[in-house]
Amino acid sequence: MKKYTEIADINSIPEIIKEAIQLKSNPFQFEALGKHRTLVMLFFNSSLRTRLSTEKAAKNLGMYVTVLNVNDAWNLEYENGAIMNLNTAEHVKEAAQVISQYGDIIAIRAFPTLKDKAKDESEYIINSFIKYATVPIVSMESATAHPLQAMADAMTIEELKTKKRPKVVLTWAPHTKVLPQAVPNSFVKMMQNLDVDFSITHPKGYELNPEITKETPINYNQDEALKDADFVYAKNWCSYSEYGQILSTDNQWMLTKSKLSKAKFMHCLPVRRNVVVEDAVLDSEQSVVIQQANNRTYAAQIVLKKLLENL
Ligand code: SN0
Repeated sequence: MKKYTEIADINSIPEIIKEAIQLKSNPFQFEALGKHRTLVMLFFNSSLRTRLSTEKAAKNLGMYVTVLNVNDAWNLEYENGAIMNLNTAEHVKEAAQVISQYGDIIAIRAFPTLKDKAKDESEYIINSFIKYATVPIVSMESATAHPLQAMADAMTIEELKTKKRPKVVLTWAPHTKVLPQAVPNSFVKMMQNLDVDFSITHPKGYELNPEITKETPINYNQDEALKDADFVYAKNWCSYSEYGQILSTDNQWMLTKSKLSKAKFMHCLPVRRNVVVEDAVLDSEQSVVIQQANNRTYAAQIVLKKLLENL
């Protein structure tokens, strides 16, 4: 693997998920692999799980880790030929090459603006680093994708499924803030590659990018969609067609214990209690969100392992 910024960077998804689960049972078996190698993590946005689990993953492989909150550094310029007489102090061309000398792998978190669709879809931050860095790049959630989360999600389903082809439903849930489509986008792509009965439910107007959802069934009736589900993944996202808009805050879409029925509950966290999902779900045995978060370490670890092996 040369980089991990999208699901498509993986050769064989079922294979890598099995390897990640295997790593989890013996996390220190490759601790010599990362010796004298450094992971640099660049954060443009907040993080709890991603920062701690990715650092843990790197350390399990024997790596050093350096973290930079980029907002504490210089304001970066991305535009080619820009006359930098305003508030950007350093061009990403220099920054990416310089950081590549300090780290053997660079991991980046850069959320979308959710205002300018074309700019967000250009993935200009992560793509500039892919272009100008001389070391592999890992996405820790970009404008349109969160592939490490999706890998942890797939691991969790693989570990917990009780039938060969479980029914998995991604349901939109209400939220008071404008949130990205990155998590659902990557979850959809991951599910399309697994042997699962997968569908999406959301109110009209919340269709994700049709180039991502493709043939995946969409049901606008949540009750119908959730029937007999084995796994229910709840997540809020803002409208894609009316980009960055909140079209509904209808709390009828909040996930409740009765809607969940016998299914396992999944969410990437952080989650707004009693807005996205009610307490009774999160506090029940059916919630697997803590296990999902644990799997973030081994998802990151298998990705770092593949990249280290290719250095
Ligand atoms: C982010 C998102 O993409 O939805 C990160 C998820 C891993 N979530 C949020 O920004 C939630 C913020 C909030 O205020 O609830």
